[in-house]
Amino acid sequence: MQINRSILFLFVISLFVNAFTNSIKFPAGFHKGTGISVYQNGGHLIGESNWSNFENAFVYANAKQLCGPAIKNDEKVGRAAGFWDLAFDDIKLIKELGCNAFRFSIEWPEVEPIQGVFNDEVLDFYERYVDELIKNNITPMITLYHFVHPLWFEKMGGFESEENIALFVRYCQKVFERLGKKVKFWGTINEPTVVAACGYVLGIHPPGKCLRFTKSAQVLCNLLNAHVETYCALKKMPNGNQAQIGIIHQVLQAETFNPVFATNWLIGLMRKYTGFPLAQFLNKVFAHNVTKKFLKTGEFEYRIPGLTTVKLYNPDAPNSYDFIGMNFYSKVVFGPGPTCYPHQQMTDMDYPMSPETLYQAIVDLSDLGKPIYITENGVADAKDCLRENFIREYLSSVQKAIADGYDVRGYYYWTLMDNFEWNDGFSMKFGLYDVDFITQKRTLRKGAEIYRDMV
Ligand code: GCO
Repeated sequence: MQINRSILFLFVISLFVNAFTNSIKFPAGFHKGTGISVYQNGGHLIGESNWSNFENAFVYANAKQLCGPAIKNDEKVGRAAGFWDLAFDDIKLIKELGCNAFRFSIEWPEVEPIQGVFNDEVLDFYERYVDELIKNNITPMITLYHFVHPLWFEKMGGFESEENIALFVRYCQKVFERLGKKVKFWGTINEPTVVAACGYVLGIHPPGKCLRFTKSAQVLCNLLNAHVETYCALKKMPNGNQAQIGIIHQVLQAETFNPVFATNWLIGLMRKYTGFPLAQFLNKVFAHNVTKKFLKTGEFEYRIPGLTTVKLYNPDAPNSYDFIGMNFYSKVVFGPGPTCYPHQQMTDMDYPMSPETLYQAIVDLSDLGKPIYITENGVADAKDCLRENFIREYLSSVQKAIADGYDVRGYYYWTLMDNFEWNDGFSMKFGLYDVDFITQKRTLRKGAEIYRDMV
């Protein structure tokens, strides 16, 4: 009885301590991280790319206009948040947060600006950067492909062509040859489904093609195979066995507004019917199930009835990842347009805060049987009125998943500082640090302090 009482007492005390100190228990070795992609933070140096080229394009389907500049307000990435000049100073910002892990991309167009000619200065820069992170007790996680490839590769057809995969693998081998002895965690391709859907169906990423379902399916298939081939090639190299190599998959799902939750069920009913095809359509083109099945069984089958069927079997796929990197933001709710339920709050990205779906996404991916790292999760919130709650609630979902026995080994808040949000330009403020793009001053947001306190 006495023991039970003391246990109860300790439990209640720990609840209070947790509530008042924003503390959260992570398992030993857990990656408490944040991340960036170098193009979004620093634009391009010498290497022209699919994205630098796209900045000057005029595309059919911009999110807000039917036909207009590829990027909102016609913005150009320029030097963005000045990564190439300020990267080393910015390590202090990661330290100040108390993070022990940092995810960043290697930019292929800078490493291989001309086909077959590798730039040693850029590789030196990255090597010194990795050394500096490690010196500061920050574990680096490298993304080998974060949406950007050289313009010469784009002109050869990019990932539309299966023969081009070998060129990607060769670039990855070059980078691994240099950094494999120092870096343990590697993500091959960031969000293959987003590359295929945004570039070939929605037309909002390069090459800006719309409703090209078969192309989109082929690109997704080639990206997934490129991942498998890269994994196999790197594993055979010196240090390959010690490396943890994974793919980074965005669990993006959409649902139709459910009128049961509506304050006015009639409006809800109307939304249900007008919104129905959009949610279904997005789930098809963002191909979460297709990707998961490929990773689990090696079978790729992308089918949109009456429009396209692309099939392939790659027996190496189920053994091609040591971990799964999961990017997770929200579950998009569709009425006639993006909407949310009365109990939810909309973020600046036109999708709601939805921490409980992060838990569901962890459960969903856990049947791949591999450790999960949440490689991206964050909120676009220019007014900084959601961030604190976002971080608290999403991290509680992660904690609950861990307590329920799911193998989550890391969490990387997206993103360290404000950056260039692809077709949304500089309008979306995901950063823990606010950036003044004229003076390059960084300021920790009030709503981000909780992350520092928690990690
Ligand atoms: C993506 C990327 C990031 C984005 C982030 C916020 O999903 O597009 O991996 O580069 O900036 O997801 O939208």
